[in-house]
Amino acid sequence: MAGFGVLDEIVDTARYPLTDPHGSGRREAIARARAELAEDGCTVLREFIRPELIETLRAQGERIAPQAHYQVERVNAYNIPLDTELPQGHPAKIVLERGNAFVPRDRIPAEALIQQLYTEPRFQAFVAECFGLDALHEFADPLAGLTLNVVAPGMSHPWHFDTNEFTVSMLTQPAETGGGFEYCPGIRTPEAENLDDVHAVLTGGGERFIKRLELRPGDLQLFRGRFSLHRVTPVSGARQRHSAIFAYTDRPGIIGTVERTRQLFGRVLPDHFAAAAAAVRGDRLLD
Ligand SMILES: O=C(O)CCC(=O)C(=O)O
Ligand SMILES: [Fe+2]
Repeated sequence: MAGFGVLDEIVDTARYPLTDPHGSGRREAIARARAELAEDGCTVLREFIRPELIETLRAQGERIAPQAHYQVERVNAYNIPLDTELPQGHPAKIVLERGNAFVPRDRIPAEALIQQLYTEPRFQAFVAECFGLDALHEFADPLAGLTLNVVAPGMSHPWHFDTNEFTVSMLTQPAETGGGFEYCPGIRTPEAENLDDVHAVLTGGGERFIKRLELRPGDLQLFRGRFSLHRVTPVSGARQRHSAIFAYTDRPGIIGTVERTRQLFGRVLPDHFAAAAAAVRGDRLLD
């Protein structure tokens, strides 16, 4: 499935004519996504993947899921250290258990639908336009650029804000029960943390802020997770919940820190050490 036709073969181009750069269908899809992102911080492009590939999408995820790094971690919604000095009652003092696990990019085969889509230039350009950006770049991180998020029965992905301003994801396998996506649109802004509202959600009294999304395999979700507190509710039943997370950045060459990489994936690659050393030296020249 390599080569020119990838996009046509994977994406339901009858609904989303991405291969026609100046067509009205593409323009309308972008306008709709932009309007919903502006309104709600979130948009779902339903049935983005061709229906006949939904089972392949699911099965490919299931095959790699055992390669996820499992490590239940004690975190807070801001992903800042738990011993950070903070005033009493600050929502970052509320400790949550992060029970999801990630399959890293280097364990996702090149032929997997999610890997093909993630790297497809016209897909990237389309997503960038939906977010109102000139361009998006693959996160240069060899592990975190593309991941499969695995939430096993009994686990959840608790309330958090993303570090990234734009998040692109796709459910590949739903849970049998639970595993719902909940979010609080724009509960914080670049100007205001709104700590009381966040605190209310984290302690169960924030129903008025919460929206729920019914996601189906093959739907493409675009989301501003940096401003909208969100979670995946506890999964139960026999099946794991799987979702692909496509990480893009607005500048090229960005890579995760050594510490965070070890936490998320249980290992660190030479690229992470090289980037950390280059940041200290201020250049990328050899010693
Ligand atoms: O798996 C999902 O649907 C959400 C994942 C998420 O919020 C994240 O990876 O930051
Ligand atoms: Fe997130």
